[in-house]
Amino acid sequence: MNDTPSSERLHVTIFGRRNAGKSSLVNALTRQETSLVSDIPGTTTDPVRKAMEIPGIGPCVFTDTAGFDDDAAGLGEKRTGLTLKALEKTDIALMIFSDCGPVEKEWYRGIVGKGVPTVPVISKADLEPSATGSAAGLEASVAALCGESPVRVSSLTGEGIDGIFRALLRRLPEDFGHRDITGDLVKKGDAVLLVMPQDIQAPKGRLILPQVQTIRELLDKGCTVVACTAAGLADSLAAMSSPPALVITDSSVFAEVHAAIPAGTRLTSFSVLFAAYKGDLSVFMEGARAMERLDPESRVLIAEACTHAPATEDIGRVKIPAMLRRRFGESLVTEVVGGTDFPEDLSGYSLIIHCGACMFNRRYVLNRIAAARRQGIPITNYGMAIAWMKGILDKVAVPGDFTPVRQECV
Ligand SMILES: Nc1nc2c(ncn2[C@@H]2O[C@H](COP(=O)(O)OP(=O)(O)OP(=O)(O)O)[C@@H](O)[C@H]2O)c(=O)[nH]1
Ligand code: SF4
Ligand SMILES: [Mg+2]
Repeated sequence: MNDTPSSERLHVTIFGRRNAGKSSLVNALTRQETSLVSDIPGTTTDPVRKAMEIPGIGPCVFTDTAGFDDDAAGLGEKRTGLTLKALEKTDIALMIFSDCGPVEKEWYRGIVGKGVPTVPVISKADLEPSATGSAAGLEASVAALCGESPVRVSSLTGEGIDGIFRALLRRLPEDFGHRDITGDLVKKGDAVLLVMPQDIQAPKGRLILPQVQTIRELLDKGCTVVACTAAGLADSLAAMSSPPALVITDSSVFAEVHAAIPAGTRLTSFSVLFAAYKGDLSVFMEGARAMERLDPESRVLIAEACTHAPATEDIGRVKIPAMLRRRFGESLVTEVVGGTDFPEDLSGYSLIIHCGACMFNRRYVLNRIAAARRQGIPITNYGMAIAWMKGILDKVAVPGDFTPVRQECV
């Protein structure tokens, strides 16, 4: 279970002032001394992550953050910035209240305002009330703010830790652990042909996550999985005793694969499937159709979750920009951002094209989509953008869609 990718885990983040007991709480929850604890305020400076399996919940990752009242000269703001970035990935927040003063109230409202379910917590429950001020008064103020009683915990004695796990369970996103990649596109016994990337970006000898996750899911569903590259497609089709029910291809060879597969075989791509799995299919579909409004003056932001060294045939850095310029004019500008770099101000862009985002958790991708929508910028992903440019977007199968895909070649 330790091998569950971080992007598939429930992201729980601990927020609070410096010295509130955040790191001690992470250590108590994970039963490991992952985070450094001390009575010096500002001990934790960067988010610290620890993955663990919680019985009844599943694979989680706990993130310890710097105190949001960090005022270290010149650095406090940067640390708070990192804490805010951690919030973008957070499925459930644990917010430790020390005084329920204006700073804590503002942070609580900010977190809840982002739509993040938040568990109010009071720490150091083992201490005498005199040491923490009026315990009952604090509890009442937190309850009034949050509309529920805080969970009282002691990281020292373990009191209240089970209460935190129960509170997490109550706030578990409905679809956590139940989403699947291929949805209703396949059923038990189907043969599925995977056309893998030619310009594999993973280190030699490895497959990248979208392929690995898709293969694992298809095997779990009882499908027969055949894998090839675009160059080997014809041979693989010939070797199969009947046509595959579904072909899942690397997006960059969409048109070639579409032309080569038998009529009646549905076609989709890894990144189209990930549009639904990690993002919002209808928003991405709308974003792909908005490409018709691009012109030679357009600026397109290409967002890639990986920060790998660019390969010569890189889909995000080379292929998509070349396709866009060929279609809309050589003066069209593309900008590529990688990893967690994503501009707050998107107003200068005509379109955002995102990778399949297999390295990000869904909450994070949905936050990017929400930011784009708030600013009125269309957003789509690699597979859909390529399918639109190749004129086959309407022929791509998406989960929930049973229309036959391959009719006549376009
Ligand atoms: N008695 C008692 N002390 C605690 C408890 N939790 C934390 N402490 C103490 O409170 C101090 C701060 O704890 P940390 O866990 O480092 O607090 P933090 O919120 O991570 O602090 P920063 O990293 O500085 O923001 C340490 O001296 C801890 O030993 C608790 O449940 N009971
Ligand atoms: S995170 Fe994006 S670029 Fe990296 S492997 Fe996944 S889909 Fe590809
Ligand atoms: Mg700390």
